[in-house]
Amino acid sequence: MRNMTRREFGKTLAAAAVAGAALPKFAFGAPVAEARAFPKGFLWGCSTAAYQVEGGAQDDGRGPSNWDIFSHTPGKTHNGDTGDVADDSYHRYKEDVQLLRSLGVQTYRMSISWSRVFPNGTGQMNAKGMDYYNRVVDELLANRITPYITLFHWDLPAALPGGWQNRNTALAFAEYAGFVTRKLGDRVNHFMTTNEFTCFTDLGYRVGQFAPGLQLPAKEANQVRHHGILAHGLAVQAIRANSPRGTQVGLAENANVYVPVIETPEHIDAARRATRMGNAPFLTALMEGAYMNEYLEQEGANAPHFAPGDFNAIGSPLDFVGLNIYTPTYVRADANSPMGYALEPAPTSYPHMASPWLTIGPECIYWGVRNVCDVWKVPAVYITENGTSSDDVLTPAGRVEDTDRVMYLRNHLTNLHRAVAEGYPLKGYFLWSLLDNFEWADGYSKRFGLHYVDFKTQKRTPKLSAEWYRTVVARNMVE
Ligand code: PNW
Repeated sequence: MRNMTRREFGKTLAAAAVAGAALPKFAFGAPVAEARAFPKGFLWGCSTAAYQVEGGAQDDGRGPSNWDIFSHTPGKTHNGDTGDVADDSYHRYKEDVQLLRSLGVQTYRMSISWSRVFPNGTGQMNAKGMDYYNRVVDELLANRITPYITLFHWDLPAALPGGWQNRNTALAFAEYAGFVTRKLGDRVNHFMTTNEFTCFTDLGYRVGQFAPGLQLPAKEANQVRHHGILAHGLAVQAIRANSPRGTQVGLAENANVYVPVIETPEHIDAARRATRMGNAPFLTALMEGAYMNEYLEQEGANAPHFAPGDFNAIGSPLDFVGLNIYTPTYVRADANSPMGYALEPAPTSYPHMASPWLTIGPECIYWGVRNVCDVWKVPAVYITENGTSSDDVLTPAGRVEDTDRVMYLRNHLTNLHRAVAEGYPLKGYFLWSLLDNFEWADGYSKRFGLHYVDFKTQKRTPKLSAEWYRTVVARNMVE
């Protein structure tokens, strides 16, 4: 037989299919029943954060946060966008709970605005602010959706002097965390302390891209990092001291995810080394109850100062680790480097989603789980965020055909299933995000939601990806 072009070959196949001709009974492509089923009891959910969705910035006695100040400073956010109104979830939370319900998810990860509860960060409590969260939690439970609460997702009370530069902020955080667990602990069983150390420390105080927009020298910026992890540790202790037995405590961390360039033992080993060193200021310090010597040596005179006893708190055992996973970093073994590995720079042609930082590498969600479990033997892992921005367009017919988001999610969940199949202790997955919202310095220019939000009318429209996710949740399986 002469060689056929690919096009001709396709035509032949199509003709055979129409005629029902000579294809084997179990043809290629026939589904293998439940090949990608997740375990019974696996939890599906969505994530949001207070400042990104609530709005109601001045309602009922809420105090200003660093993000109110930052977003109202000219030139800091895209188009001067602020979270003053955002998705107006402060008033529309019942509608948002119905969105969750129609997706069929079992869980919802949300955060609490510290300055809604303590307008000055410490001292006088604002009962009306706390009451909002009581109502949201009750509404979720009435709809059989389990709340997972993040205590700090970047909106720091502006009244706290020096922000995260001040060690006292870590103490204030623990007080606030203890207070909230006393109020919600009868109904909420899962708390996360902080979200993404690197974003609220380095991006805020070293790079200046996030609130408060500072560009401090290394020594001071490293001290900010230390106050961040100290806040986490003290809060773990405060939550445990103020909640009923059985309350699960963890955090949500965007640890750098190292993917071996080729899946061979030497590169896999390189990925593990990179996981420790590349997360040394944050997750490694929590998991090991100490800074790695290599980190302290690397920072030299700029290394953070810490008090004796800090690491008793920082190294507090956790019930789970939450991982926010979006992108990979490729790594290879390198016998010539002191740590035994080298990072692969991305070629300029490397593809990304609508946000330029969101490079595509769906195997990162597998390696993120695997590296953390292999290196530190954690008891339980959740994916606390995963998702993508997309240039969504609402058609006149009222549809959003976000096939690129579906592509991104399908590939990530397929890779996540591999981690489950290999027995890693993965308990659940929270998709970022339930609805389009205030995307920090990108304002409203980047959409991450399963629901399209018209920010003029606040109308929510489910996208194709919402329909797709509903199917995944209903089948407990990724196709
Ligand atoms: C996370 N980066 O932030 C946050 O937890 C969310 O609040 C946010 O909306 C979401 O991811 C999407 O951005 C990140 O530049 C922001 O690598 C930036 C980066 C990573 C995570």
